[in-house]
Amino acid sequence: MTKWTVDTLMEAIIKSTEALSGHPFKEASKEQIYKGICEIVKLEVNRQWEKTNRKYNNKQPKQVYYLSMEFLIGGLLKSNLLNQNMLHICNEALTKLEFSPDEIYKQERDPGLGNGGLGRLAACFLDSMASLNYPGHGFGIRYRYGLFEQRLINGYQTELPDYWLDNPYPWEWKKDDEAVELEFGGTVQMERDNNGELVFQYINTDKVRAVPYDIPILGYQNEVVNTLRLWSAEPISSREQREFNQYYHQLDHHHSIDQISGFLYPDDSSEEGKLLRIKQQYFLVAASLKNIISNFKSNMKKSLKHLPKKAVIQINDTHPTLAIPEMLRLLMDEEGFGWDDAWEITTNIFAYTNHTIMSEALEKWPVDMIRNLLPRIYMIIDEINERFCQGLWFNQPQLRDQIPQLAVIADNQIHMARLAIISSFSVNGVAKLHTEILKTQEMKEFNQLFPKRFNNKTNGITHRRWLLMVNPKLSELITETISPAWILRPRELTHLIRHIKDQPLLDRLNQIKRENKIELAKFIQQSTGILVDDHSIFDVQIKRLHEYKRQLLNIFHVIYLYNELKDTPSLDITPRTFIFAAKAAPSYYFAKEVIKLINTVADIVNYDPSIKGKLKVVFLENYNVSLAEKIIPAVDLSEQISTAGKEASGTGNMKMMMNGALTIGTLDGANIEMKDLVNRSNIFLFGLTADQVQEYYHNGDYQATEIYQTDERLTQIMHQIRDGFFGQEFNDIYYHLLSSNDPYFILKDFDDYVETHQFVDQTYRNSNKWLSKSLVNIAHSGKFSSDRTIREYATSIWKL
Ligand code: 4GP
Repeated sequence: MTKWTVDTLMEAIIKSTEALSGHPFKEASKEQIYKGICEIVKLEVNRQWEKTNRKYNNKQPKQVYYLSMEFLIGGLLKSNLLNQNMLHICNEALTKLEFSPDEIYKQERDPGLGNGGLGRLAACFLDSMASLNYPGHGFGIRYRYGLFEQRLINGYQTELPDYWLDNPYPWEWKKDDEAVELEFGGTVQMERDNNGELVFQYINTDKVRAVPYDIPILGYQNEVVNTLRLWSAEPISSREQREFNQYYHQLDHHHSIDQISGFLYPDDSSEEGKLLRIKQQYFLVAASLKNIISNFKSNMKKSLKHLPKKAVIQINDTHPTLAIPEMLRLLMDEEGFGWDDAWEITTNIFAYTNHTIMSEALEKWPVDMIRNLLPRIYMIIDEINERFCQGLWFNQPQLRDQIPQLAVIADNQIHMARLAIISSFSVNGVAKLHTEILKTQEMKEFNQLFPKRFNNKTNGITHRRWLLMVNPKLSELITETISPAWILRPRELTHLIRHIKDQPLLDRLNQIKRENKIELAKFIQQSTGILVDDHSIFDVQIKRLHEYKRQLLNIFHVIYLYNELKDTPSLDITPRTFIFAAKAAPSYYFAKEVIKLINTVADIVNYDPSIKGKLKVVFLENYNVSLAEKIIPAVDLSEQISTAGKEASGTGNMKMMMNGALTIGTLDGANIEMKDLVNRSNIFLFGLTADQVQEYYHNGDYQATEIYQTDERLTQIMHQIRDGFFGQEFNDIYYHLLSSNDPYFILKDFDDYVETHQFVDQTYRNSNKWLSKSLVNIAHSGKFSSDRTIREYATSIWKL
């Protein structure tokens, strides 16, 4: 229930906007109205936030802390309104005030505090934890610059800084009084105390203040407000420090502090970036652990031995792994525990999630860097490594030969995943296949050593944002058809199956998709000038640009269709609109070439009158959460075409399925679980399986050149891109594919992909057939609500 009516909210919006802007409402800008509404919501939220915190303080439940270098939370006004049960009322109030609600919500800027899947997953998890009434909070970094803003200039990706804080961010509360002090660098001095115990003193360190900014995380209409705490680095202001430091050293030091929460890394491939990235990671974990420990102490008044009963820390990929040695450091050097007790506590607190097996993403840090920047942390990692290797040597003689492949420190590098695995009580993958690959290939020996540790938690997405909020028409239709119970229990979507032959329902489903497509078509025209046919199949691939995700295979298919149409202009194909959106890491040359190729092909295909508008290619720039929200309700066909075994899970696949798209995909990541639910007949599968891919890697009997030479379609496409048929030569793509022997099997999977697309085309012609498949997909998408995922974490890992 909400206390608001349309009229009272209208009045409040007017008052709040006038108070903030100092203008009469009539003269207020959309941005001022947006801020006015934020203030109203914040007042409500504040009260519930205090109440939730009081409840946690009184009841002392076990708390989950989700440590992540990335949180892609997206816009908050609309979702906060939804969670406060105010969205409908606000929409009406704004309409009565003669504003389009979306024009107002659009004023909000996405905090781009993440790169992709892993960061968005963290945001969905926070949403589910609050909505399910779990005491779970996020810790991250308040980067002043988020992931770059992508602009296409002449078809090339250019990166602009994303200064998302140019206007004060309405959803953060600075908590100066909870700032903590951290130390970097310096040296460690060992002394014996009066009892003969070793004491470690840190000398000449650089000190940094970590200042928290809290963002409220609202549960869905349950008055629970959890916290996402983002740390910002500031110089410490104590006189002592000022006097201690020389002036110039101080200037330098301040500059380097500024950088710590300066910007989010788009990748860590540059050498000079590494040191800063480690600083950021340590900054995040050291500040967060101080916070966690001081919470425990002030609330529990018990020995930290009991910490694992009251706190669990999930580390989102290896990025926050330094939390492990940091916890040991705090327990030993500051709390007086010996190694064994500190180890026992630590290894009962941490749980680690792996999100990728791509080797470039498995973090390794040069020993020297860690030793110089974090000398005491290095000593502790060294000790963990020593004890682990000794254990292997004496207790696992069969693994003696493999110690270099298992050791935390090897080849002068610190292997963060190994550190995370041996020091956590749980290691999970994010989809069944991915976990299987971790257990049987990538982390096989570790799984043999710690068989109980490895487990699967298939990803999920919050159905509140990704269906209820972004697709109100479809949500209403579902509610009318099966009751609103699905909103709290998304598995109830399966009741839709009963309506599979319900013609009026299918017609409305069709109508809603059309309307969503018309909306998107308008947006496409406004933002790119390209006119697309809203009767065409909206065929969509939106995700980061990476070779393994195979946007290149997709554009090869477009080129193939174009060639066919040029040969036979009367060819009977269903018109298609291919929609891409993707950012490439700034230093990832190949990925950027693919973006340019897509745009180059688009320039020819979109304006060739001879193909009569049957194909359109659109690349929407600056992919982020709000752009995804616009696209997803309008998708007919979702492209999930990674090389099998490479995509850990995928979550875009789930969002599109939930909005009624059919998937064309490989047997990879969560696609497999989607297939298990909807059955092979309701998903378009193609390509090599993960086992076959593995087999080729082992046997080495794949010959890319042979395929390129024997498949005439591919010969033609490859020559076209090499020779500049579309107006520019893409030699690098051509030579890279051949000289590296097509490591992602684009050429190999091409034939099956094309054939499967032909089947898509035929299926789409039978509208009812398509619509009932679409309904089946929606019906089974409830499994992919992050509520399910979070319940699994809560019961089997966190033991809440
Ligand atoms: C992504 C994976 O690539 C994606 O398959 C998965 O769905 C997502 O994590 C969430 O688990 N990985 C990353 C990354 O975003 O930075 O490694």
